[in-house]
Amino acid sequence: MKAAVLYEPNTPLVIEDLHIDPPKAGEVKVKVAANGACHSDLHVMTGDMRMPLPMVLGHEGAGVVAEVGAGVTSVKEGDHVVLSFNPVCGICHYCTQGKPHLCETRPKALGALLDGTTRLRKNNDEIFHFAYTASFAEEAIVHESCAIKIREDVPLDRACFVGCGTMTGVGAAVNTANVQPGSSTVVIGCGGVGLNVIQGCALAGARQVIAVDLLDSKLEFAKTFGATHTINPGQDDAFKAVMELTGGRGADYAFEVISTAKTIELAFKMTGRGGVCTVVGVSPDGARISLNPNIFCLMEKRIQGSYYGSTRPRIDMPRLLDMYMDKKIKIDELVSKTFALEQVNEAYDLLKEGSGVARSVIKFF
Ligand code: COD
Ligand code: ZN
Ligand code: ZN
Repeated sequence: MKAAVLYEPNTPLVIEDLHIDPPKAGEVKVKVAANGACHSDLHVMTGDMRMPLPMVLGHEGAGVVAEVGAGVTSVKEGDHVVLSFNPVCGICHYCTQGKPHLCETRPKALGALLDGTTRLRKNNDEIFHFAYTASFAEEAIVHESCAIKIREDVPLDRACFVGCGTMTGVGAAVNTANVQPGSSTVVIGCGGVGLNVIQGCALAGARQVIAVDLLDSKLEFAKTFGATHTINPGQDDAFKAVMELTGGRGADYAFEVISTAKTIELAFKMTGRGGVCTVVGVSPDGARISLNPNIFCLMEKRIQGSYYGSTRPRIDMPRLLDMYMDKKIKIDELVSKTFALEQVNEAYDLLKEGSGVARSVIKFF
């Protein structure tokens, strides 16, 4: 089957035929229908996020179950699934607490599936799986907990976004930060994930949703997703503008959706008394932030992370797709362009230029 492989950071992905093993016990083989081009794959391509190579990238996928391994009960051949990049064991400390996105099985298997081995080979050489999904490929083997059964009337080239951008963004606002109706919010970074944080804030009933991005084109899209105000920090002092818009208080909820130390510090500065700053991005290795520690006590401000929108995949993903079908959340509006697998590098050129809306989709069938 054909897949997009990264051999070295800062080189194009290579489209080539790979051998894929059958699913082992507890695993599912998925015929990938579509996969979004998310910025996290780009972090691996540039070397900002270090991964074992060669690796098949892609982690925002949806498709149809082609084969199930022994013991799989939650899906069967022919089922439509969204791929979750977060395997869940169901019995660890965090799964038991209802926080499966923090499941302890995850860190043991970087670049491999849960048993520590891979299912992908070129000749006899091992190829690693990005994010337990490796879905820039015609077929993917995933752990059963990563194959989330969905309704069949959702187009798979839209459902795929729930596998990352929509879940990560809407979940950061609704699950992690638990934005309250009537509150003020600011979102720094209006890309594929940031626009979804914006629509999550709007959905939660925030009175103000202030979008911050260096590109005016992104700020225009932000309005479509529910931003009430926009600020371009290339033209205006973003901190001053947020303070003015919030009556000198700062925002009740601030979100950083870019992943640089400077924008995390800015998001915390924009957070008001008693407010909470949520960091959605993963910064390059070695990055450090500098904060005034007295602010924690004196202003009772908080800073927290959000991983995968604190998702409980089997609850949240089908629900987001119900909301999409009921026109309560936007997915179509995220998509700039559709590419074939052979054009995956073009999709990433578009993301780097920032000239698209937010996401391109790679369509397999
Ligand atoms: N000030 C304001 N806006 C800026 C600045 C700046 N200094 N720098 C860049 N921007 C804007 C860009 O114009 C762009 O609109 C936006 O920031 C970034 O958007 P995208 O589309 O390039 O990136 P996303 O939305 O696909 O991804 C953002 C993440 C923060 C999620 C990503 O970079 C990341 O850190 N991923 C790892 C975190 C993770 O694991 N997430 C779950 C899987 S993705
Ligand atoms: Zn992603
Ligand atoms: Zn677990």
